Amino acid sequence: MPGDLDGNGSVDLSDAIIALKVLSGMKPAELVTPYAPSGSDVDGNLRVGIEEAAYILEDVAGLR
Ligand SMILES: [Ca+2]
Ligand SMILES: [Ca+2]
Repeated sequence: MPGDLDGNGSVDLSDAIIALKVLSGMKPAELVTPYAPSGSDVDGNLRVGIEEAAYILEDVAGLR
C-alpha cells in the first residue's frame, strides 16, 4: 500500500511521523527505508522522502 511505511495495513499519522522524522534529519533514510514494505514507496525512488510525507498527509487529511 503506498504510504504505509510501517506496514500495519493502513496509512495514518504513524506513517507521517516516520516520513517527517526522515525529512527533518531525526532519522537517517537508510535506517527507515529498508524496513518500509515494498509498495509503500510512492514515487518509486526507493527512498522515504518528501513524496511519501506529502502523500501520507494528504491521505490522512482526506484530500486523496
Ligand atoms: Ca501504516
Ligand atoms: Ca520515495
